[in-house]
Amino acid sequence: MAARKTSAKADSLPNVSAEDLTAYYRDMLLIRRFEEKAGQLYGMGLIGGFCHLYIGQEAVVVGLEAAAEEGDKRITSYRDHGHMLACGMDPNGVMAELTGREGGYSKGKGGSMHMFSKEKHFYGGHGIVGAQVPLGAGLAFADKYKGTDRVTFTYFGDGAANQGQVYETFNMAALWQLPVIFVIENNQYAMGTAQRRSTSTPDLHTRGAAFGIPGEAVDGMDVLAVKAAGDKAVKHCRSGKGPYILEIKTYRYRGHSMSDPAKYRTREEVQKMREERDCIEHVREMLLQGGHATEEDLKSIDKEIKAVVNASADFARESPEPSLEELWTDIYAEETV
Ligand SMILES: Cc1ncc(C[n+]2csc(CCOP(=O)(O)OP(=O)(O)O)c2C)c(N)n1
Ligand SMILES: [Mg+2]
Repeated sequence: MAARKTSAKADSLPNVSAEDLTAYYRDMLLIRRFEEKAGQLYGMGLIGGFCHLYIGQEAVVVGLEAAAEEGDKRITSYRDHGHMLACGMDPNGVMAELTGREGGYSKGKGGSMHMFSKEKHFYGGHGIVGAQVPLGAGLAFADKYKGTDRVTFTYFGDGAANQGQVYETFNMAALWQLPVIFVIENNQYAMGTAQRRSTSTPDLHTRGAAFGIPGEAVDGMDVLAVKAAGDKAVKHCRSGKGPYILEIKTYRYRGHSMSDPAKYRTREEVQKMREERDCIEHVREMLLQGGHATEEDLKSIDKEIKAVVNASADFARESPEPSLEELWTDIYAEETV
């Protein structure tokens, strides 16, 4: 970045420094470019099986990671690459896992939906809709039991929000005052089903009312709004007041997965969101209009990000497939004393 980033206009930004805003821009762009590359590798047959891209939703995870502290935990569904990158997992390891290679986070045996990092407190990657919700409460229970002040971000979709296990979890989380933030990423669709076709009331953030869990709706295309809501939720949970619900209204630009005929919405609807509400473009404009970055600065960030993403694709291609012996490892958990 040029020296202009701390210019006199810096106070024109709402509650954020130019440095932080630039960091959010960079983090969102990394996810977008990484996902575009994953889409390309999928098209080339280098990634097999399921692959659910996060393009469009980047502000959700970047805003919430900005509200998290070291040791906080996160768990999510199958639409998980963005969450991994945002919490600092290595793009090389993620891309190698997508391509089923030895250098991947699960040694190439898990694929897109099954990656974990104990170091970064990332607990998956879950293919069964809603299954991560009780697991997230369990992670929060462990922290409460051990007396730490860590919180767990438990992400799930608008479709998953209609599942029974979510409400059993809400009950337990409220009863035991667990430090868990339930993040509903409302991208308006569950596979090909629009929310209005599946959901009796549109306000998912009120779904905790019967259990006494506070909740709020957040504009998920605005990373600063997400960060502010995240700060509030984290403060609530960390101070021992129990769970909190954030319904973050977002949008996915690509299909549900790579094999989605996309007949349930119009091209115009997607195009309109891209043109009018894009989360990266929004930050880009704030940086440029406030004089916190030049076109050149942003171009050089884009170049850096592309280099990181290309390097991850090279790493993935060069990494060998797992050996046959790996078929017999990581099946049972090691006994712990
Ligand atoms: C228990 C279960 N039922 C059905 C499926 C098939 N399925 C996969 S994703 C999905 C839609 C979930 O939508 P949502 O929770 O809104 O998340 P999004 O894909 O939009 O991120 C369904 C029905 C599944 N994986 N698990
Ligand atoms: Mg959805």
